[in-house]
Amino acid sequence: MKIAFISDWDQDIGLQYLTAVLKQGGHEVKILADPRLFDDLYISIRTLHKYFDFKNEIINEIKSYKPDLVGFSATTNSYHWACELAESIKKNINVPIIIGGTHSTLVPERVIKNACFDMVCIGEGEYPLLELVNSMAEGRIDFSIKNIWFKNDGQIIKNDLRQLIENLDSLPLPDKDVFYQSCAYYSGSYYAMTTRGCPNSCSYCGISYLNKIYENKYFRQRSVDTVIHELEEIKKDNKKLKRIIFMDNCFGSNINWLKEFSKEYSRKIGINFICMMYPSHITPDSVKHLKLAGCKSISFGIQTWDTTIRENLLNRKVSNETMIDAIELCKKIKIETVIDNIFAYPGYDDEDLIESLLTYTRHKPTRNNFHRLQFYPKTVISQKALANNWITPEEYENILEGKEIGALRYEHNATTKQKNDRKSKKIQILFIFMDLLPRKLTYYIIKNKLYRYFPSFLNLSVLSIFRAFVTFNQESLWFLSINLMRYFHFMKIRLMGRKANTEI
Ligand code: B12
Ligand code: SF4
Repeated sequence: MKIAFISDWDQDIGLQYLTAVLKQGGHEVKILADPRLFDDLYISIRTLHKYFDFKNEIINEIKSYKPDLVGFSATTNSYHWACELAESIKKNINVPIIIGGTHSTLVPERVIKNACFDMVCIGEGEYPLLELVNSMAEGRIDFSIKNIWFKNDGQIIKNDLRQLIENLDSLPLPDKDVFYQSCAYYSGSYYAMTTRGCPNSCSYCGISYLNKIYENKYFRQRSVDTVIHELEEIKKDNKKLKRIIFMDNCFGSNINWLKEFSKEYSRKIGINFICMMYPSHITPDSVKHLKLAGCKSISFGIQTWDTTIRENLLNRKVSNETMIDAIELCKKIKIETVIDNIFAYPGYDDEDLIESLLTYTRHKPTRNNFHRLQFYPKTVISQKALANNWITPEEYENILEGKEIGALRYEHNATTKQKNDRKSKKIQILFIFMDLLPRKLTYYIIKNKLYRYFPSFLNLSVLSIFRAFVTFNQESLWFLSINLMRYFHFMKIRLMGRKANTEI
């Protein structure tokens, strides 16, 4: 059977596992990655996107590949994109379409109602998909496959959730061949995951819902041996490899695992790496082993310095002292720190943001990221937001449909909102640049509210990109390499044709 997968992320690890299992089962696969130029997380310019849109190209590729099944992978943020593209495919080609990924797992009852999807995969997709494709190869569709919901003769068939894959080592290694075929430009950075899920349950996070439906068994860890084996294979095949990015939600949460990993990694791999951690796992012991292994940068969430909001609203049980220690420990051992912050909580104002800035003048990370609080489907915080009228039922309805990811409004009054937004934006500009400025200067700007004179028309994404250009740290090099190479590669294809890029 021939299966074509479509994703808006070129190194989609979930799809790499699916294609590995399908190939093992004797099937043929193809990945079509939509680069979404000028329509991504950082840059959204509609007119340019129209010119650099690759959707027609994807449809043509599907027409010539003639797959037996098309698979989409989507988060809530990319669900709308998936629907648009799936609709166009349905108009042009008679092929069944299945969708999986976070959004389908969270709200399958909505996704299955969408006319462009024939099947929806909930949770892990490896073996359900293999069973589906095997049954299709036999000339019938098995409508009883656990984890897959079907449409048949106007009826919706909702099958149960199956057991999780307990031993992640039993899976084949993620399939990199298909990705290197479709995104050779990307080979300097390799993405890997040593775990699935997360041991924590923050109230705003989709993973918490998975922890709930899987009764806290969703978090699983691969053995050091299989992770090292995967990386040895990739190191052997990929001479351009410069860095490894561990996409685990909470890398190294098990200190014994980390110790063993560190020993093996430094001996057999020795390539710089970046990872994401939870602040309370950043301890003198863990940073020592991370450093030894070659860790150059750790991203972690502080989200807010307000203890009440953090503990009660966000369900993050970690103290300010622990978070400060985490920054200082990394600094001492020369590992970069990239901090995630969330703002726009109910009852939270710009003064709180200023307080955060002041804390960062004392404990300066390498880089600060900030996001508005977002209400994802089925999270605890979304239920609270609905109950407290922080979002309206209509807004939540849009979120469930992936149409609008609800950010909390500052005020209901639009004028006040605009005024507040302008002020916050100026503070955010300072957030972007403050770690480049001397500590005393930042302190002076904050104390004298000089940020009021910053131009609010500046685009924050463009500023972040500019910032990455002027700071040559591990994180900015990664950010630039993935984004610039993607733009360069696909713009060249659009302007000069596919042949121009075959050698990259
Ligand atoms: C790597 C990652 C990214 C990468 C790649 C995203 C991707 N598409 O893979 C990048 C950096 C691009 C990214 C960006 C974002 N991400 Co992200 N990301 C992750 C992370 C950490 C790991 C994903 C992963 O590879 N998991 C491992 C694989 C094995 O699991 P999987 O992807 O779920 O795939 C399995 C099943 O879902 C299923 N499946 C998946 N696709 C398909 C398709 C078919 C056809 C079938 C049958 C089955 C199937 O089978 C797979 C194998 O079992 C997850 C957290 C997590 N899941 O642990 C967050 C997560 C997916 N991201 C999230 C968010 C919010 C974002 C951003 C909005 C962040 C931001 N503000 O910038 C953006 C949105 C990007 C977009 N356009 O949608 C949320 C999504 C919440 C939601 N409701 O959708 C998650 C769950 C994290 C969280 N804390 O809540 N992310
Ligand atoms: S630590 Fe990160 S991945 Fe884990 S529950 Fe919290 S936000 Fe989600």
